[in-house]
Amino acid sequence: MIKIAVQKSGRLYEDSLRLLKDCGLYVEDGLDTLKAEVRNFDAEVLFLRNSDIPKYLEDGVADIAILGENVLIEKNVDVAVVEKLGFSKCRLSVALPKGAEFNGAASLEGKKIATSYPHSLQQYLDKNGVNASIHLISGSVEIAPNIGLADAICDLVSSGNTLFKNGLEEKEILLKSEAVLAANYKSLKEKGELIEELAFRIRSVLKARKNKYILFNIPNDKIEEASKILPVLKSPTVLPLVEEGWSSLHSVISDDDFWNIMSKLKACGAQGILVIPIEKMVV
Ligand code: PRT
Repeated sequence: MIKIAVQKSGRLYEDSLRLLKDCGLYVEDGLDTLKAEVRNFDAEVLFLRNSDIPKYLEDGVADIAILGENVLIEKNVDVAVVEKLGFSKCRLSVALPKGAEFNGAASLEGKKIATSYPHSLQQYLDKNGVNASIHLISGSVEIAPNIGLADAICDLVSSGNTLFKNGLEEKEILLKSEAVLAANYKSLKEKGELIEELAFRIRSVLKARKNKYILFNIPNDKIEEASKILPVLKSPTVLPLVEEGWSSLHSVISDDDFWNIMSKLKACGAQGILVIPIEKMVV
């Protein structure tokens, strides 16, 4: 049996449970419980605080976990990142009051910096040979310069709205983060098969989310041209239409290339283009 740690409540909670569900794991809701059975997979889910998960993972209380990569780096734990999961993307950045001069890390010399990420910030300061005093606060870091608690902050940013509302400007990105699947090294050795089965399912779900299934009608003399436009898995499926001289072409395209491919297909004579989400993709 594997123990999977996920955040109990917060930004990662919903996406983590949705991912497990899309992988076919039926987990009871974790809001009122700390532990839940998975009915159809040899696993148990532990609902924990995101910031506590790195230690539980390193100690083997959990075998694997879904958590923000930034907390793994901050807690400096020795665990394996098995897969990047593509959600909860953010960056850890240094921000200063609007208009304050910043010419790189040296501008922070002698300054007071408020943060909830002292280890990551200290590493950045050390790397740049800067002496600054770190003021550790656990929340609402962005308010610190406004109330005279600090000259600068180091905090997570996603849209940048919180910085903007507090009159701060992002000056330097220390690290980029997203949710990851991480594993305890010993568990990887001893429960590798189960962990690999889950990782395989996760990869299939993530791949499916990044791709779309498309089908469209095309004159037969344009099939070759249209096929070249499609970065397909192997080659597109071609099915004859009842109408003489026409076929239906089926393929899979990446979300990133979607609009680019769409306009090329239209220019090539494609008609009745249908785009369908893919649930799982095993290649
Ligand atoms: O209590 P627990 O330990 O479980 O959770 P947590 O303290 O880690 O807090 P939570 O749920 O807020 O964040 C969980 C994880 O989500 C973080 O560790 C990151 O990996 C990820 N994440 C992604 C973020 C953000 N985006 C984010 N924007 N975590 C926090 N923020 C905060 C940030 O601190 C700042 O206050 O949102 C504000 C900025 O947002 P924008 O959009 O205004 O830039």
